[in-house]
Amino acid sequence: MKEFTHGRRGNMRAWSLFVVFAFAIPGFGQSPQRVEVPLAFKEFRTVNEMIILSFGGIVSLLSERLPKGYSPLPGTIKPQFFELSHEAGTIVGLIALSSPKAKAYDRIWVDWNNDKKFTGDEKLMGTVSARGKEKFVVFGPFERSVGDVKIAGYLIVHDDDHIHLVPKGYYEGEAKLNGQTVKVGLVDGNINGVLGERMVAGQRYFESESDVFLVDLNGDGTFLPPTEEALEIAIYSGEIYYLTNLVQLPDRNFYRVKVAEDCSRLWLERDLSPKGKVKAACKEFLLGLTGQEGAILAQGQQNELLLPIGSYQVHWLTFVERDEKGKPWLALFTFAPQSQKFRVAGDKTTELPFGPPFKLVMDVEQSGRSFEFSLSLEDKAGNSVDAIFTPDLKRPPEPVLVISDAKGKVVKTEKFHYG
Ligand SMILES: [Ca+2]
Ligand SMILES: [Ca+2]
Ligand SMILES: [Ca+2]
Repeated sequence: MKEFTHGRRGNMRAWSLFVVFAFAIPGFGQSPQRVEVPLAFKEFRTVNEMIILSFGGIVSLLSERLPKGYSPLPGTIKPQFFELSHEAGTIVGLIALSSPKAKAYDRIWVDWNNDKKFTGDEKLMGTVSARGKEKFVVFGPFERSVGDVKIAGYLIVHDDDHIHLVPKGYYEGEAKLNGQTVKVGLVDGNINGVLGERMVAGQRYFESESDVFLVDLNGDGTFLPPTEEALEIAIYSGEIYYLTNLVQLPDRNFYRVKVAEDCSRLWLERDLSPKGKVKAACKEFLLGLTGQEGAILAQGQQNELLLPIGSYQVHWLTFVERDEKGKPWLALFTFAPQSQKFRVAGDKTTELPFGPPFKLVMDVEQSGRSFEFSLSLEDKAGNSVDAIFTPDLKRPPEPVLVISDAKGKVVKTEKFHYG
């Protein structure tokens, strides 16, 4: 970066600038308003890291239908095709079984040179890896070019259903915020060699062409959730999300992220726009919002949160209640496609219209001699709670329905099932 390669003369100028600034801002370049974070590249070590930290990367469904302009590749067993939309062009490929007895799609051909033919030098062999009932076949790491863009990464077939293109690793660094060290990271999620691309306003909420921002909000030293179950709901930890215009760090402040062209460092610039107070019926909560600055994730503590003034739409939120051991229980609400709205003003506190107390609502439907019982959980405003997770991020035990007669004798016990 030009601004950091001053010559002798430049240094003199910078020094005189420092003297002037020293009265206004403590430190130089490293003020509370602007924090510099050196970055180091780390290669992904596990399939979980590859898929979760890159937020899926670029994804294509698999299809038996031959892409336009291509002819079948003789000798391939049960071929399926994919078309990954990369900004340098569509990446077309085919997967197949290595033998009729193979348990997974373990061969891949990618038409890297875009000549509408699959050739021997475009073939890769995969390694099968399982996570519970899920199956992943990992191809790579490879280094190839798409147009002018160099791609170093992996292709991962998931459950014979879809394929991910993910980069080879991610960038990580430590931000010093008022004496607190916070681990942050970035992933070139759209795999175009440019780091720090933000989610553009107007993009669909759960679909983005941007890069991924990582922040260790809970300070446990990792961005990944602690259990396999939790991987499913990784987004609700707030630690892995597309890079938005404003990101919130554990000091509760919002920052803009700028990244050096050579990916050697990033800068966090504190957002100083006026804020207003939001109050919730729950001590800890996380909101997935869109506001004037586009998508934003915001975490509240001690029942409150300071947000830039303006109007917001809520797409999802989680409430956290701690049990007597201090372990967090999670309640998840999603408001799709109909999002909820609220306004944040500078002069008054906004009360969020969600949250505890929760109540169980049971519906009974009778048809002939049979009854159907259904149970749902609603919050104080009648919003339905989508899911509750235990501190291990598992579902709580299924509730039991006990039917007793007038004398109190149990006639029947039946478990409710999720779904
Ligand atoms: Ca080719
Ligand atoms: Ca990028
Ligand atoms: Ca963490």
